[in-house]
Amino acid sequence: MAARRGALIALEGVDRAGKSTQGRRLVQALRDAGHRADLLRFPDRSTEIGQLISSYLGREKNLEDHTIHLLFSANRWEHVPMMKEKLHQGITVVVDRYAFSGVAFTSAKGNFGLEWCKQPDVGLPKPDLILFLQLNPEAAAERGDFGHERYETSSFQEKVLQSFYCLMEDKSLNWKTVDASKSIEDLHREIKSIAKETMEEVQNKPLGELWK
Ligand code: ADP
Ligand code: FDM
Ligand code: MG
Repeated sequence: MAARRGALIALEGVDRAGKSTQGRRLVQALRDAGHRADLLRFPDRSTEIGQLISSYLGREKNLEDHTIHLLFSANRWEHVPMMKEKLHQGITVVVDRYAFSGVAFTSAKGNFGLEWCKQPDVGLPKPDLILFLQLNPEAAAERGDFGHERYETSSFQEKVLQSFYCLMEDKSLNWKTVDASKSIEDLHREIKSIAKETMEEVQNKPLGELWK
């Protein structure tokens, strides 16, 4: 019998919902419990493609809208061999944003259809679980003002949220919405429990391909 594989768990949600906080906490808790787990974040700004993306987000560089969409996708694809290797070695991979952010942010620009936006990410490792951290805009605002990066305005974020809701209608994906207004600790406990259940469920199942 093949060795047990790790689970691919994606964290998505609005700005300041707590994705990065919960991603770090989850990986630490899984490791403390004796599991092998790693955290990745997209965009990964450390690669050459990631540096281009970072200067686009920081408004140092302007890039055409299709171009930046494809770069975000390329930034995921460049990690795929490593992700597959980890998953097949039994390491659970937690991703802080994934292709769903890619589609939601570009399609929020208005002149992009959801189908076009999804195409470059078709065939990526399919998450076994997508945790959507839901938080209303008022509660998010209380967590601090927007920074100066591109996309950090409430009108744009509202459109992003609507695109996320469209993506969640796809029942071939395992979306789970969690209430991100809870305390960091309560939310962490809930997320850890859902993650552990998923890891059990998928350990003997093949890894899927996204949107295929
Ligand atoms: P995201 O990665 O989704 O943008 P972060 O994890 O960076 O969000 O959190 C944004 C801010 O909100 C940080 O200052 C963090 O400490 C705070 N925060 C995160 N989760 C909670 C929570 N459940 N309750 C209150 N504040 C939170
Ligand atoms: N973003 C992120 C995209 O527009 N497309 C993508 O594919 C991904 C992964 O980049 F505004 C946007 C979402 C957010 C920014 O911010 C990244 P963080 O704080 O590094 O998550
Ligand atoms: Mg974050």
